[in-house]
Amino acid sequence: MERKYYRDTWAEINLDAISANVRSLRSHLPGKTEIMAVVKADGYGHGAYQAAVTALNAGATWLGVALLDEALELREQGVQAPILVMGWVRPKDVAVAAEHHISLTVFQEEWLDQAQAYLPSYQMLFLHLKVDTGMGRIGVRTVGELDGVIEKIKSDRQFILEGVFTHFSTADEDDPTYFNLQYRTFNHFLSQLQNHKVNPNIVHCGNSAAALKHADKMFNAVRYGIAMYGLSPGKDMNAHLPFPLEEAFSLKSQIIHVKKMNRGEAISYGATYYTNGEEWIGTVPIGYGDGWPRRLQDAELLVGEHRCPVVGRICMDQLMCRLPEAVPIGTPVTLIGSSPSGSDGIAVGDIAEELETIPYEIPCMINARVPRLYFKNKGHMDE
Ligand code: PMH
Repeated sequence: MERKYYRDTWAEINLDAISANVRSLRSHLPGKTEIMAVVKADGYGHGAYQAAVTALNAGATWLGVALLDEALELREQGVQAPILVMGWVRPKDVAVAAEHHISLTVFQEEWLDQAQAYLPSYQMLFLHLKVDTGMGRIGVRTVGELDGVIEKIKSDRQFILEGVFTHFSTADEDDPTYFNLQYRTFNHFLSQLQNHKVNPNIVHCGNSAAALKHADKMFNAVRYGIAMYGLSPGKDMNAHLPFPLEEAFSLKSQIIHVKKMNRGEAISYGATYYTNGEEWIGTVPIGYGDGWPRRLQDAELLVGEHRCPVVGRICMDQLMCRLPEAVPIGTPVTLIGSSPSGSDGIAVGDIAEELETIPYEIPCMINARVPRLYFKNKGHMDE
């Protein structure tokens, strides 16, 4: 059921774009390589449930999240696909994970000791061993640590080692040196698993960048995040994408007030902007309370087909822009995405550049006060 909204600012999520990006990767990868759709942080701000269902329908077989809460929310919404929590989960919460068939990430021997105590005797716990091959975040870093974890897993028949994985820190960069080092280290750890005679079903190392660049090196699964949403994993990759990516996220609003101001009149907090002459000023109902930060004061918006500068400080719920002429209330405003005619547009990457950050951060920063509306086959659909 679609929830009704009473505001004029919303994000449009093009599910067909997500679907196309998954299908493109599917045909780019060897047939045996599965796709884990990474839908943490509410599907990178696109909506975890909708992104998950769309990706699964397009050929993904696994879902990846960061938190147990995120996995449980998907289960509550009826998602039955395998889900891996890629972050650390408290040992005392393993029974909840087991009950909902949610796979967890393991890399600490003492974690397994504690988990044992919390796992009811009738439940199995599915685990993916995380190897830190150079990201320096979580994972076993030495063969000794790996041995300890593996011995502990082997000693308890309730622990099932389902997968093993690592994460690259520079896969999107042109220089392959560090990627190659991590890849070699991962292989070294995999051979150590052979020595223990354990063969996890799923071996995965690649994020979007690695999957796009090294499709043939991805063992039997990849974790597909940013590119699934149509965004490039990094600047170095833009010219080398093996297939075009379709951006799924747009941010839309409407003009809610228009006025003619005289020369020398001030706009917004701090009275930092004074009109240079007679100016048409429009008010747009979005602000930093929606996750549109004050630092975006220099980013332009599209009002109808016109590029308009923001004038004065961005407020919590509203911002003002200078219009080329009087426009009607309700005129469409595009903050991210294509203008109504499609002849102009503002990409997620443009906003990222303005904020000196990466595209990943942009849809994530638009917070839950901004409703997500889903579109498929050009039509609007229920949530
Ligand atoms: N696997 C893990 C363990 C991750 O942390 C991420 C993204 C992905 C896969 C997907 O990567 P991609 O979006 O580049 O395809 N994690 C993060 C992060 O922690 N900060 O930015 C992206």
